[in-house]
This record gives sequence, C-alpha cells and structure tokens, in this order.
Amino acid sequence: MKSAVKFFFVLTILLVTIKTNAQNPVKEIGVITSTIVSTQSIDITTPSAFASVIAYSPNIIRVRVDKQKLKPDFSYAVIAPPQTVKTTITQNDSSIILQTDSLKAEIKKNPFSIIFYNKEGKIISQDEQGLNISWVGEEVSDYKKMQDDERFIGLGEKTGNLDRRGSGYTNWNSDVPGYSASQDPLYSSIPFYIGIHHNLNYGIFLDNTFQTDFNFGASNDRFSSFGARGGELNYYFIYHTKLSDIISSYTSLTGRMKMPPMWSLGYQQCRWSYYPDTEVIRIAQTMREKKIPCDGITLDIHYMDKYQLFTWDKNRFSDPVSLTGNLKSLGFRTTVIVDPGIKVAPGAPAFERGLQQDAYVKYVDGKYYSGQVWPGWCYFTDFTSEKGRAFWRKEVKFFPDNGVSGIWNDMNEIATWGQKMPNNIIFDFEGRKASHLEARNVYGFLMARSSNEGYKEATNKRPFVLSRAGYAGLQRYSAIWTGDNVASDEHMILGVRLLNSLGLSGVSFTGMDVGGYTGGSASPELFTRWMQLGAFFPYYRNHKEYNNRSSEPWTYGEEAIANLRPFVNLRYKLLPYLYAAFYESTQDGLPVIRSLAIENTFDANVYDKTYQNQFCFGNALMVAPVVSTKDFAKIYFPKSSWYDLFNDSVEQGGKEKIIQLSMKELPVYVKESSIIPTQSLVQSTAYSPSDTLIIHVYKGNQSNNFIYYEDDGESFEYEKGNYYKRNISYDPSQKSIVIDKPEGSFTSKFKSIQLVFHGFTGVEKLRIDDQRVAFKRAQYSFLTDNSTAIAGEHSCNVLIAVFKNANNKIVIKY
Ligand code: NBV
Repeated sequence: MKSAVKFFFVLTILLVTIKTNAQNPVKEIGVITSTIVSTQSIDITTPSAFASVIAYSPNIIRVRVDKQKLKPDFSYAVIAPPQTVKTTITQNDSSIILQTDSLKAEIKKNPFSIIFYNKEGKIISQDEQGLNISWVGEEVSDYKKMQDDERFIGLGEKTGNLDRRGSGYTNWNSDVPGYSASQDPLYSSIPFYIGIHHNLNYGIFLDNTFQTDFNFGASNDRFSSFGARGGELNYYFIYHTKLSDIISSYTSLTGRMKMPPMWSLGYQQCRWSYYPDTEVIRIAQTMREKKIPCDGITLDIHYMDKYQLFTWDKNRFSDPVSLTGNLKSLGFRTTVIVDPGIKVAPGAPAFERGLQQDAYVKYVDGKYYSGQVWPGWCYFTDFTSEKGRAFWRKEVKFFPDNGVSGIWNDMNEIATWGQKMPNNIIFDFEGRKASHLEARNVYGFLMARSSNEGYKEATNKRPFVLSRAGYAGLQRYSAIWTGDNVASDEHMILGVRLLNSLGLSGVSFTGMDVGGYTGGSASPELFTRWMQLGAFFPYYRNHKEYNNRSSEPWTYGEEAIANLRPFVNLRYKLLPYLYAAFYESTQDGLPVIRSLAIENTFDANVYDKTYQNQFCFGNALMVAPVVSTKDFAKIYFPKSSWYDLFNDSVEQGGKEKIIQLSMKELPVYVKESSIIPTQSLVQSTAYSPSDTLIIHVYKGNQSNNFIYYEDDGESFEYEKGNYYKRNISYDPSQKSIVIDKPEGSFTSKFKSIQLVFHGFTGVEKLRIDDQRVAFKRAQYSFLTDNSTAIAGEHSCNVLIAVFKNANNKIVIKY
C-alpha cells in the first residue's frame, strides 16, 4: 500500500513536470545562481544560461548570454578590443552593480535582468520584467521595457519611417528586385539601432550573424525586443548624451571607412549593360559634349564572356586595356560588376584555381554546393575562409591589370535562381564552421572585403568597392547601394530614408540607382529631381535595368538637362567640402548624409512624416527632397538660422514653411555660421580646378569650425602624413575668420583663397593679418555662371576678398 502511494506520488510529479515542460516552450533565463567578479567584468550562471557583462569602454557595456558555456570570442564586425575601463563592481543579495564613469548596469538576480542608468541615475533602458531574456528553440530574444514615447532609428537599410516605433524588422540578406516601399528584409543586415526617450539616447548593437529580428512595438505596447535565430545573445549597449557620439562609439567598435578614391565621388553613369566598347566611348564622349561632368562608367554583366568571372567578351571588348586607357584619357574610370558565382567549367583557369585552392563552399557531406546564376551552374567562393579570400584576392588582380578601377559586388546575399540556398552548406567561418544560417548575412560583407583587399594588394591604390549585401562593419571595405529600386517618386524619397538610416548605422558611402532601376521610365521631371537630389548622395550613380529605356541624362530632353546640369556642376564645385565630409567619416564615423535626428534628436518635428526625409549633406547644407509632381513643399527649419543656398534669404529655426517650387532649384539651405569650401567647375575629378579655393562663410551667432582636408586622392600616402589639413574657424564675437597653419606634408592644389562672405552686409573694412585688404560687393551664384548672375535670381549678395593661400596662420578680421 505504502509503495503504491509512493508510486502514484512519483507518477503525479512526473506527469506535472512533463505537462509543465510541454506547456512551456519558452525557456526563461531564470535566477542567478553564481557569479565570478573580475576587474571590469562579471561572469554569471543561471540554471539555463551562462552570461558575461563587461565594461567595454566608459560608454559601452557588452552583454553576452548563451545556453551553453560562452565560446571564445569571435566577430567579423567588431575590431576594437575592450578598453581598460575604470569600473566598480559591487553586489548584494538582490543585484550586482557594474559602474563606469558614464554608465551603470544594475543586474537583478531574481530573475536575471538588466537596468542601464546614466550617471545622473536616470533609467536609459531596462529589461521588461517577466519577459527578460528567453529562448524559443534556438531563438534567443531580449525584451526591453517600452519607455514612454520611445523612438527607434537606424537598423541600416530598412524601409519604413525614420522613427521605427510600431514596426518589426528582420535581418536576412535578400535579393529583392523592384522591392516595395515597405518590404523587409532587403539586401543587407546591420543589427544596430538607436533608442530615444526622455532626452536620453542609447545604441544597441546585436552582433550576431544569424537571422536577427527586431520588434519596436509592432503589435504590442509592452516591449521592444531584439533576438537571433541562433548563437549568442551578444549585444553592446552604448550610451552618450549626444547621438553623434553614439555613432562614433558604434564605429569605434565596427570600424570606419578609409579615404575613398577622389574619382568615386564624381558622377557615375551605369546601365545593364553598356556594350560594345565603341558604345562605352560614345557615352563618355557625349557626357563631355553635353557638358555633364562625369567621372565613371560602370559595366554590367555583358562585359564578360558568357558571364564567366574574370573574363572579357572579346567580341564586344576586343582590347579592354585600350578601352579603359582611352576612358582614362577622357577623364573616366571604369567600374565593373562581379558576382560571387563562378561557372563550373572544367578547364577554365580561374575555376580550376579555385578547385586547387579549396576555395568553394561545400555541403555537409563534402560535395560542392552548386547553384544556378548568370553563367549557369556555379560554385561559390567561401569568403569566410582565408583560403577562399586568398583565392579571390589573387583573381581580382584581373581588374586592375585591365585598367579597371572599381569593383561592383552584386548578387552577394547570396542570390541564385530559386533564391533558396540550402541550410546544410558548411562555411569555414575561420575554422569554426558555420551553416548557411549563420554565414549568410556576413557573406556579402566578406566578398566586398576580399575585393577590396585584392585590389589594394595589386595596386597599393585606394580601392573603390561597391556592394549590394553587407553586415555591420561593411563601411571598412565598401560602399553600398540600395539595389533594384523603382522609377517612382515614392522610391526616390524612400531611398533617402534608406541612405539616412545607413548613415545612422555607421555606413557613410551610400547611394541608390538615380532615376530608378526598374519599373518603367521616370518622367523627365522625376529624373530631373532625382539627378538634382543625387548631387547630395555620397555615391552618385545613375543606373537602369536591361530591357528598359536608356537613361543617360540627355535621353530625358533639353529641359531636363538644363535643370539638372547645374546640380551635377554643383556637386563638382562642392568637392572640397564633400571630400572633407568623407575625411570626417574616416575620423569619427559620422555619415556624409545625416538625418536631422543626429543634430536635433529631441525635436519631434524631425520625425514628422512631412519632414522625416530632410537631411544634412555634411554639416552645413540641409536638403529637402521634393517629389516631381508638386509645386509646393512644406519644409521644417530646425534650430539655428538657415540661408537659402541660391539667394541667401534667411529662415529662422524652429519654424515650418510652405515654399513654392521651381524645377530649376531643389530646396537646399545653409546653416548659419557655416564654412563651405568650394572650387571652380571641372568636368571630371581627373582635371584640375582653377588654383583658387573658394571659401564661403555664412554670418551667424555661433562660432564654428571646419576641418579642411586634401591629399593626392588615390594613394595611401595620407596614412604616412602626406596630407594637407587645416582648421578654419569663424568667431562672430571676435569678428574673425582664422585659417590655421596647415598640418601634414602635402601641398595644396590651391594657390589663392577667395573668401565669400554671405550675410555680412554692414562690413566696411577687412584686415588680413592686420593689413587692410580690398574686397568687393558682388553677386555669387551656386547655380548659374557668376558673370551673368542677376541679383535675387539664383544669386546671392556677397562680399568677396581674394588673398594668397599662405602656409602660415591667416587671421581675417572684418
Ligand atoms: O547584373 C544585372 C543586375 C544589376 O544591373 C543590378 O544593379 C543588380 O541589383 N543584377 C542585379 C542582377 C539582376 C538579376 C535579375
């Protein structure tokens, strides 16, 4: 009897346990059972997980959690090791406190959950009680309490609004031709976002290459969450008072871009595909005849022999070296497309070398994976292995050997016909081995890296690499474009949000297919607007699909040319300013095109759907994109005063305004106190501008400074100090403009400086280094020829002084 009771008791417990387990497919992280404290980190165990919380820098706390013991650290994205950080770690029965000079993490023990505070003790972010961290199968998620009025921005190449609140997103690199304006996911994955609430902002970077999912209050009002379909929950929590510093910290972790080759900042003409060689030359010559400045022609897949990598179609391109040489003498660089799939072609030299070098990805049983793309059945280089990358680096030499300057990496999500890569393919992952599930999102990034390194090895010149797919950290190797967009107003404006979001996520060198890639033809008005706007994209390329109209600017008619040409010209005049903006990206990771949220984070208007597309190009210029169908636009002017770039009329900040539009102008404004260096018009960066640097200064109440930067535009000599860098400052309280002594061993190409004063109406005398200098009142126009400028019409009333670009400090007093 006794044993029967015992039996039933045990049975009941067993059944209850089975039932509970069956009812709870969600595995919670649970209670902290042990801790090991080190100088600036703490290792934690719970019944279901192992975790580690590390002070990574004074402003970054890293959290790692896994169901198994944490593996040795590994990341393709993060290149910065943890800093030595002054950290205090204390604990009591209920929590552990890890504190740096600017950030505090309170880790609750029952159950494990984290609250982040700033040093004033304000809660920046906290796990949502009851949800915290959990697993469903292999998928791990962290649920954060949704703060009142919390906004979410960033997350890389994502459709949707600037403020992502109310939406959910997935990172799974996908080939999405003609994607819709709300489609997700697109081509690249950057699992980094910025949260904003109560005058606080923070960044979260989830460094995990599996499919990752973000929920910013989509279908719920309780939490925001992030998670991954496999691997560790491995995130970096970044806190600064200024949003720009969050981007700098994020890019200090994942790296910053290097100086791009100067030619890549010029206008680029592309289509699928220009051939044969005579047609390519005709396009280049027509650019010159029509006086549309241009620096590059891009060749799509038809340059190859039956789409086989590292070949030329000799019927269409009989002498590629001569072609690229001729283009160069016309001031054009050549960029060519390259896909990851190499045709299975026994006997073909590159294919055979790949086999010999064990460069291709294989199934779990060791057989090669083959997928169909342009050339037919292909093998794919394993860019996650050093063997694969070394193979690619050597093969890529083919391009510079043929005079090609840019490598455009397409289809690297990986895209194959059928779009379904099997998951049981094994990637090397630097010897760690990973399935397709873990490797997919980082594949394109590593292809771009290999192209970059191969070009650099072969030439010791700056590579220009463009990639469609990517992962966090891509900015170290490549520019990115937003793939197969549609020729519509909606896509033009969406594209701006994509570029802004990429910029918030550490990627500076970005572009979209100007004019729209697919979906028919843009109207001449839309094309004009897109070309005008494109002058303010970091990468400025016009591209059109196969079987569609040709899309060179002259194909849209004389009126379109007349209205868009001044903006291509403006792009070239602004090159000294743009080059300095790129230099800034190399230094602090701040993007070239900047969402207004960077400077005006807590101003609700910048997130308003009417204004969310406005952006700054560098620090001084604000651009308001406008659709082609409207005659009026509503513009928001954030704090500070703004000058109309074209006539210097001034708008006060904090105001909205309806303006009348003209096809001749895109609304562009200059922030007060700005300093903008420009040069004379050239038709290509290969040609020298006049030897006068034109520095525009806009009167304002704030003091301001600008780091002017020059180098040879193509080599890595700047890394050895061969650059020319000069601080230019404007101080209204001293009534001065000071151009500091230049740093570096490079000689500026400008022998004199023309200072153009905007808004300085009452100035009577000007002194340079205590010497009185002459100045003249004049009309200055950014759009038309100055000699014909008419007051008020695309022209500004300015004061102009010209003086020698002396190598000493130059003090200008007005
Ligand atoms: O190489 C052809 C196209 C290219 O023009 C486009 O820019 C890429 O995004 N490429 C896609 C392949 C198209 C497959 C249908």
